[in-house]
Amino acid sequence: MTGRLDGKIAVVTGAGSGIGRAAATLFAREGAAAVAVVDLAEAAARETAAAIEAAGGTARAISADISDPGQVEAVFDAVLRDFGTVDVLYNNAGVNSAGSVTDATDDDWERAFAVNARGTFLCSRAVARTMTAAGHGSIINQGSVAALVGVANFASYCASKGAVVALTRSMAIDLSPHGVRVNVICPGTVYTPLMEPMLTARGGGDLARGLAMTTVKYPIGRLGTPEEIAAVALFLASDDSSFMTGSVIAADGGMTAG
Ligand code: 1HS
Repeated sequence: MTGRLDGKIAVVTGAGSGIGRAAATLFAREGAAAVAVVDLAEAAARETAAAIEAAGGTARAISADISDPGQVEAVFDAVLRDFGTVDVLYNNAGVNSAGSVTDATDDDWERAFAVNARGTFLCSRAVARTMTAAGHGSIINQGSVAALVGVANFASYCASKGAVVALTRSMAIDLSPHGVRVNVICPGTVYTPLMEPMLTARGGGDLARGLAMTTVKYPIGRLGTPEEIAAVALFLASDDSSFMTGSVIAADGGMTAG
């Protein structure tokens, strides 16, 4: 079988659930030689890795907090020791952070920036030298529609994802001359475990109501699925997107079209 990632070594953060799990398993199905499944939740990372191995792929589960520089260093030391290189990095891990500018706390702001912005920076920095030395690589960042339009009661999150988009463009300029492409996906809301508290809060404690209030913002008439975002990540990871770097790709059912 020929796959679009044949022989590649991929690292996916936040790969214990949702979009990250869908991407890690898709990358393996598309021929990745190994997928490092990184997640704060060790059991979840192990589940994703086990699913990949059960399907005949090679995976390594690594538990780490990507906002912590020491832990990020340990992750990539382990990946390089075990697999020798990194060809694809999907900076998928992220946290939600509710609250408007008037009620978000210092902690809300710090957490959003620690994971979404600093985590993306730390993981990218950790692979940049390996990728530039190899002369190739693809870094895919997880942005959000919240980086493209304002979202009510989501101030810290919007700002942190705006930072991810700006970081993507900056890294693309620095790394593309060395063969490393950097792009960012801006998904609309995807129904994952990460989203349930936010949807429930929006619905005044009623998840179904919050879901309906959110779905109405999407011209396509529904929220996204993890697999639909993983498919975009695969495209950006593969040579199919060989002329794309610094691109900001909305995958949002038309949410930002209007
Ligand atoms: C959390 C994810 O990045 C989406 S931000 C919320 C956008 S919306 O669906 O509430 O309009």
